[in-house]
Amino acid sequence: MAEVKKDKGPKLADPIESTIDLATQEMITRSHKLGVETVFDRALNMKQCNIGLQGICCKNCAMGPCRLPLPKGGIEGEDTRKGLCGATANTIAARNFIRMIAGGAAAHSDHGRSVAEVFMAAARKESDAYTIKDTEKLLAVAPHLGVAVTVEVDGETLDRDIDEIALEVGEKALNEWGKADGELLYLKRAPQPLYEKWEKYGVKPRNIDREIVEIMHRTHMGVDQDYKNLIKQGTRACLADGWGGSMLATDLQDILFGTPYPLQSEANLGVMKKDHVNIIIHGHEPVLSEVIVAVAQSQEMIDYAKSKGANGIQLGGICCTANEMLQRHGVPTAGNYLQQELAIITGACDAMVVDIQCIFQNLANVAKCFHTKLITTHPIARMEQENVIHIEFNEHYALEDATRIVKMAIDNFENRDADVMIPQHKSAQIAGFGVESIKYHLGGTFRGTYYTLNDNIINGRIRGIAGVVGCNNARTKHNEHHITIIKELIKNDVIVLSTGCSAITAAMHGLLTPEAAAVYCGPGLAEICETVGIPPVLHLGSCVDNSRILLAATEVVKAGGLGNDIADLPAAGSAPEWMSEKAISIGHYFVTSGVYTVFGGTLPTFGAPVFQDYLFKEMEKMYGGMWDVTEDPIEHAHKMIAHIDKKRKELGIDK
Ligand code: CUV
Repeated sequence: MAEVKKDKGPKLADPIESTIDLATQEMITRSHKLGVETVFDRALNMKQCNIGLQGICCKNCAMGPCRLPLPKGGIEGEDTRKGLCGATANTIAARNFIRMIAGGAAAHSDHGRSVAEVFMAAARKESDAYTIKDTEKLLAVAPHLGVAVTVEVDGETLDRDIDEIALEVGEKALNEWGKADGELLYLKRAPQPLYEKWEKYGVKPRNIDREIVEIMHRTHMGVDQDYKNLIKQGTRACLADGWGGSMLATDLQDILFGTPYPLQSEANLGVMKKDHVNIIIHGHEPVLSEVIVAVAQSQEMIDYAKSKGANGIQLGGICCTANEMLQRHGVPTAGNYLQQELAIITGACDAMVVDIQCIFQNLANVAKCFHTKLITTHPIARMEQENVIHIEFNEHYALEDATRIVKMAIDNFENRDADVMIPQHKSAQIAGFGVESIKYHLGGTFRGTYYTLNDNIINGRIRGIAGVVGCNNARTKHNEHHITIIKELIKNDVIVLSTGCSAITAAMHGLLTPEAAAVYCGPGLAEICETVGIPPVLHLGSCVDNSRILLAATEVVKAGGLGNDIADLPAAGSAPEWMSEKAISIGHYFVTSGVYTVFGGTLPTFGAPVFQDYLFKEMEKMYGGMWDVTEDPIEHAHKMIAHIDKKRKELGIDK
């Protein structure tokens, strides 16, 4: 990225080279004026380690780190590179790769576990703040966990008591993390041929925690030294994420807080209001944000804010907490991953409340320059800086904790400096999609009427389905690849399902509106979007909600006409600006669920060509899906479209 010319000191990021978003450009300029450093500047001054980037630095023991750079001009003949113990580049890259899967699967699954624990508290009626809200979803989920929804009494079939079902669902769900035998119950939700592939290759997860622990064991010095066997364990663990921890998180959150249905909201920093108390919630777990939303909307708190001179309370979200609050309550999205520091730099953020994952430690340094209270809330996610306030959130005292946090923000309103600058950029968005609502909007089923997804894929109005998900990365121009790829896909009649920061990005740039169809879509997709009134990009929620994409794909398969397995669908996955370990876990569970998946930027496999080939080519023979990577966003979209066309041809619907 280009820099702003300056005489001495660290380089400063050029706003226009750093992002395609106007609000972000304005805030980067302001950060320089105020002398506050952000991630955009740090990305210029911190050089990346090329060997680590390629996945071939082994630091799993103290004889190393052993670095195995690729010789200039590539490898001719035998690859003789090895670490002190003899570990090859393939072993090292595979170990590093599956450790990333372990990190990602652990993050999603531990989040799921927290939700399951809160679910149990609600089922046991131990909490004022949480109840079983969506009983319809409870009844839909129960059979997948082996929980009966009816009982036989004297030869008569009766509905079972809801509280009883909830308790048993909670117990069965929690058991998935550590049960002693069997396999994950949700695996059976997949199309039968996919389940059989997992069985054939011996990758069915036994329980969620075990697969993650086993990665740490196998990658310890001197254990598993066969890249194929290593990635096999990576597959087990990522499936335990996608079809386990993440899917349970989504289901239990829906039952506790409500299944999302389409609603209208706004996105970008412009959602903050100068005359309101602004509370920004950032992180991932809706367990906290749900209660904050309820408290902040209470008349008592609104009156309290007014008594302090504000006109009300404005909530805004960042990262996946934003998606959770948006999907269920229409709370506007303040920004995506790379905008977290910028929300504080407006000078109008009275409190930033964070829970887990994707939170910059530098928020504390930025907050120090403003009046913003930075509040950590989770016992496993604290910050060392002294200005950070820790209010530990506990499901049994959730209302008290949330009230304390909201009050603290209100009390801080009067400490604001006069120098406030909220960028006046925001876009309207329709969000809140899920398997249930996609089906509803497209004719109540996936097949059989003029509007349904399957029929329109078969007749070619919709060319295929793309899942475009994942983070921002300060090594890529902010938002540019997400938007370029999504626009290219919808221009070619590919409908996009999106989650995470990618969905936030699409919202910021106006792609989550039905009106976007006429402007950006090819004629077939435009016709469908206009007829049924949906955006060409459907926001399916947070990163754990990628499980919704797995289930949507499964429903499409089961509806018929497009093959027997996810791998048969004209579909592809994408993470244009990925950065987190979670993205690697998601990418790998997409691949091993049969989806061709393209990542933007780089992958930590470049330094081990044999291992990389295994991921990029051999995987397809086993699961029908495979990895790919490219730096060019247009090529990225066309790789996906080419795969979609290949699948259409195989299905005989390419006319
Ligand atoms: Ni969980 S993981 S930056 S917030 S999508 Fe956003 Fe999504 Fe990546 Fe993090």
